Amino acid sequence: MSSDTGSTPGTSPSGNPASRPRIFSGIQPSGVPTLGNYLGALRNWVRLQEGHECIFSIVDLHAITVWQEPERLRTQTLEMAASLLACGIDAERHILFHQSAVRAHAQLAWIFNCVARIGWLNRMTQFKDKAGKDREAASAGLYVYPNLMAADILAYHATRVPVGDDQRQHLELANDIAQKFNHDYGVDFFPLIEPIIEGPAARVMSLRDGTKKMSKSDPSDQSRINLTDPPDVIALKIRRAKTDPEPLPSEPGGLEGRPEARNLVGIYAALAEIPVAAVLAQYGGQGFAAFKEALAELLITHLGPIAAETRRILADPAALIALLQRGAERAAAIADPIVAEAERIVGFLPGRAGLPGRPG
Ligand code: AQP
Repeated sequence: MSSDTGSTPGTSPSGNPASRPRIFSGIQPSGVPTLGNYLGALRNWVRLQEGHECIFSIVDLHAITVWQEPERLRTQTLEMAASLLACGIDAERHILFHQSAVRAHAQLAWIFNCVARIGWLNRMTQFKDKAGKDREAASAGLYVYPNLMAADILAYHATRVPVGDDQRQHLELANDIAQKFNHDYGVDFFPLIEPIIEGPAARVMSLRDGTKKMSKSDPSDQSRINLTDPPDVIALKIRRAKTDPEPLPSEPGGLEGRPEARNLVGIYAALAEIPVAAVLAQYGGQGFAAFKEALAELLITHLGPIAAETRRILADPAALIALLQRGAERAAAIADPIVAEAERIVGFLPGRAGLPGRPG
């Protein structure tokens, strides 16, 4: 396949050598980022900034696939941007922007709506989870969400996508779309995407139900740790986190069939950056009380500085908006020519003169 490097000539966003693999990843401004977002995605994003050319997007087009109150959406977009910067995203060396500001995403998504097959979308488990029992009432946007996600990535010819385990299926679908596009039009235009899914906390589960993933939009705030939670709230949520009556096992195999215990131990291991076995070597055979106290301490130490930095950044919303707009200009400079070429391949006539459009 053509590129592992985002090889479109002259489109390196930040002077990064074009030999660095290009990464795209997005997060919805559907609430304050959770510990699940942090361990499943954001912490990896920060690390991947070394050695990659990174494009990070706050995906507001995805967010409106379920109802968002408009004023709240604007606030949450800024809060998300501040959180990302506070976690260590470098918006100068890399690109950070809000998705709706780069039209190429929606343009390519429409083409992909026409490439993807209904049968493929019918298999997507996230749609089933999010639509719930009343599927007929779900938005059409929620159904075609994976096509927009494919467009997000492929509009940049990005080849590496760091995500939590829950997004694996969507990335497989993105590859199916890229291959079908290339096949149908007889081109070698869209590259294959490689997911980057790492660590013992690739899927962090709800604190109230160890079989459900931790989500920013879960109606129960007790189900999640928000990156902006103050220390006393974190301590209380962990103390109240659902567990079972058995003591912690001494070996990882003993977590089998104990989703809540597995989740809390996994969170501890991910934060402390030690294997699950090492956590159990220390706490195995004991009840949850001492372990929960240590876990709360670990969380507070990790998340406290992020929350403080988020508040500091949010104090200047105008500067934050300007930063996102600059990011959007740089993102569009990469995506527009790629999407224009995709439109030409499909058979559209050139766009209006004077606008970044399709090559003639
Ligand atoms: N619980 C999780 N464990 C590990 N990774 C997770 N991610 C989300 N939840 C977990 C990862 O975070 C990135 C951004 O996710 P998103 O905002 O695009 O949407 P999502 O996956 O639907 O996340 P939420 O928090 O559950 O949002 P809502 O509540 O709006 O649906 C992704 O890489 C995802 O894998």
